[in-house]
Amino acid sequence: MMNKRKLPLLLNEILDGRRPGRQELRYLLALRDARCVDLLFRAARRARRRHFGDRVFFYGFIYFSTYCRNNCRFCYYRRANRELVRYRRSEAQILEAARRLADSGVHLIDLTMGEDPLFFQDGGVSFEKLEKMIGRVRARTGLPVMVSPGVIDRGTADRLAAAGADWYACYQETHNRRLYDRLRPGQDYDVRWQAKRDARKAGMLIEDGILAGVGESPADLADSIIAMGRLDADQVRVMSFVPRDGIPLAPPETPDPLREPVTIAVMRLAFPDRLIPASLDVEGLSGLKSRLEAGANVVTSLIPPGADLAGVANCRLDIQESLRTPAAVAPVLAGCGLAAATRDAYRRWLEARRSRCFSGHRPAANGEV
Ligand code: SAM
Ligand code: MD0
Ligand code: SF4
Repeated sequence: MMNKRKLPLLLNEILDGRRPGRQELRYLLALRDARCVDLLFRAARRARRRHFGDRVFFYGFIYFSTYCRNNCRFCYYRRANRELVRYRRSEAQILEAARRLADSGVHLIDLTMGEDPLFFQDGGVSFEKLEKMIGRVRARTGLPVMVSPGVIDRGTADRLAAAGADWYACYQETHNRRLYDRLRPGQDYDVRWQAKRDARKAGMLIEDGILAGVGESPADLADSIIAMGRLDADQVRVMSFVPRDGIPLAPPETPDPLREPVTIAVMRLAFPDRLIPASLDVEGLSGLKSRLEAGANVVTSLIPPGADLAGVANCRLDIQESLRTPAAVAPVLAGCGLAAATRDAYRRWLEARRSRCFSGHRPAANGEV
């Protein structure tokens, strides 16, 4: 089918607005030759520039409870892991961390938790605490809020949206059902998928994501990109699996440092106007440049030092050293010819996206900022 000589042509067609098909996605995702990868990344940066100029958004990350009822095979916070000391942060601690993040220049606060049994109770869910927290974080910071609480039902989605949550993040990890069942044992694929649809119906923007290096094939990655397109996700991510003690999933047999950046670049071409994270949670600050050069436009997992907060894939990496901060990220951005966006620019993007998704009929949130 495709050969190297045809790559510039294919990239130009995609930049001109043609949607890549499944075979083309597979071909692009499998590119590893240095010259081809360079062409792919350049095309991804052109697509980003066209929609976002040279501006990048910053997401502050508050993982406020590391308790979880699930046993995902890739996750350090899985229920069966007894090697860590878990925490649940108080409202005062969360608000203080949110304030510090806002002062440091982030554009959004991401409130994340494991599926903490305190919130997910047998026979029902009790999210009042999170609802209150959303309102208070918004009031304290004036910033939009993303919630990453795990799988929720439609009623909960309505309540979180009404409380002011702008975004619901929930990563399928893979759209290959057999692989999903291995990664997230005992968790229903369709229920997780439906949670995203429900969140959108409730009026929130949605993020889907995939894990790389967990046994997926290039065809699986292509299928994930197609599925994310069908979902019409507003933010799409890929993160490499970070193996750790206490996690049963084995590291990939052959590490492939290009897999994540190449997937970011293909996502950028498939979804030129969407948000695509470069997460500091995978390789810390040292991994930022390669992700930005592949076309990412949001730096995520910014964590204030000294706030007793952890990451997910890399719980501690670079946090105490103040390297997961906007100040530390700024020179890396500058080296890539990029700079931080303004708060207003992020708000404008949100508003434009909402008016596309909800045609002006988004259910009103309490205390809209
Ligand atoms: N508990 C909620 C859930 O699972 O949806 C919210 C937590 S969410 C921040 C956890 C995400 O971090 C997962 O969906 C996965 O994509 C990512 N993650 C967890 N462990 C990881 C690891 N070891 N390496 C890379 N990514 C990981
Ligand atoms: C990140 N550690 O962005 C965070 C997390 C949850 N919405 C985001 C995976 O890398
Ligand atoms: Fe729990 Fe989320 Fe980790 Fe799975 S990925 S074990 S649901 S915190």
